[in-house]
Amino acid sequence: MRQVEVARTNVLGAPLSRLTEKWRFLFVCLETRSCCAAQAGLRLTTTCLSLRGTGIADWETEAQQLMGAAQVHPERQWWREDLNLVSFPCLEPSVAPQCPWEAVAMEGAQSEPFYRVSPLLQSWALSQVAGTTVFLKCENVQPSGSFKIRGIGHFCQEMARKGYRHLVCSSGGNAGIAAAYSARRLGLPATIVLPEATSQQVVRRLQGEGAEVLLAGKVWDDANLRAEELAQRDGWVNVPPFDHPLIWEGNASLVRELQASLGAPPGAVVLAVGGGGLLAGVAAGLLEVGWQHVPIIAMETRGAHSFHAALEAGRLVTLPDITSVAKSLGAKTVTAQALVCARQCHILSQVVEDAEAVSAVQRFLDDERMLVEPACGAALAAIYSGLVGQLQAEGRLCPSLASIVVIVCGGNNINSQQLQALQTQLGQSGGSRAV
Ligand code: PLV
Repeated sequence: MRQVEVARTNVLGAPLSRLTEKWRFLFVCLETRSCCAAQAGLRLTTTCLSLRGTGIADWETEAQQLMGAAQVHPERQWWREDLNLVSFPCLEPSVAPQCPWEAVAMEGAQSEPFYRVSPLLQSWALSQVAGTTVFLKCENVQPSGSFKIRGIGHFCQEMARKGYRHLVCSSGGNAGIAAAYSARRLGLPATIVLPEATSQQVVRRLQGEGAEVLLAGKVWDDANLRAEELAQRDGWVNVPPFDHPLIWEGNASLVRELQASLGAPPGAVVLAVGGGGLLAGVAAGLLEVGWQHVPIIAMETRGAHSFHAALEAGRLVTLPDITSVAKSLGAKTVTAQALVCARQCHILSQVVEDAEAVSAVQRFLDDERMLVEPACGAALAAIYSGLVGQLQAEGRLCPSLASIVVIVCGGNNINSQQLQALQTQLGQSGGSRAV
């Protein structure tokens, strides 16, 4: 066997990019069809085998010798779990996803959750504003940049176990990134459907995860129709961003972490509501740990206030359009489960203006040096706009709260330029706030 330089072609790039980092690969580089992992951006140890001018039969013999007691699959792939070594001949990407080593990699990927236990940080600045201790549950540091990986990761793992072979997810951005990340970890292909105005930054991130990106319609509801159509295909499954019990079950993990860190229940939990998956998960978690008496302050922006409208009407309401800049909160109709939660838990639904959400984003950046998107700004505005104090003054919230937990849901739909553009659009002066 000769070691050869990894070639700069990408014959196997697509399927490889979806493998876990556990595996080392043994490659065969045939004269005309060399292959590599480097281009797929993988941090993998690769062993290359050059068989210039020889046929597949020779390769098989040589690889077999090297692999020794490997498990062999009839389609000529070998793997040795003890060495974390997988070998295969050159295959076209269309053939590769059915390789047995993906099944092996998937096994490992399926057993552990994809989310991280996120930090719970006490915020001096927000505590000053609120007049009580404010804890930040920092979901912005999740591997997908938002809390979405909790529910979506759980859902995707379950679907992979059930044998689905392709994930499709409609999203305002963050659910899609969570689904694409999960797909990569599971060794499955993913198609993410987003509204047409989605930023290039999000599209690039999704492509970087190896997902196919489709743009459809003006708002998430339009993209969702397209995703539901695609999910009819054989072996495909729709990953709902917020409306499924598995999503709520995954999101509930957040409350178990709060219980482990805080011990005693907080005085209130503040969160943002889009389609209501985070709300449903937190409500389920509170019930699970016996904290259902803890008030949930459910924040929305005007123009994406489908939960508030539903509570007022006493039934689900479909908003005519999403006019808020917080596009990640932009589901025209909230999940029916949100109304169930409103009966099970103590929920205070509040609506802020876009300007308040965006100014909360800027203040949070200045105070905590973390940049989050307006969807998360809606939650932070509960503190910065003095809503908590107002609810206390109105007697709707206890005047002496033990602490407040703000779920910093995060989000990828933001960068410094986008923040400036939002501020200009809303007539704000940008980062020029007096210090
Ligand atoms: N965003 C979904 C739905 O968009 C998505 O596709 O990404 N905070 C952030 C940063 C979010 O991305 C979302 C949802 C929420 C809050 C609200 O969560 P939900 O939908 O579970 O209430 C249309």
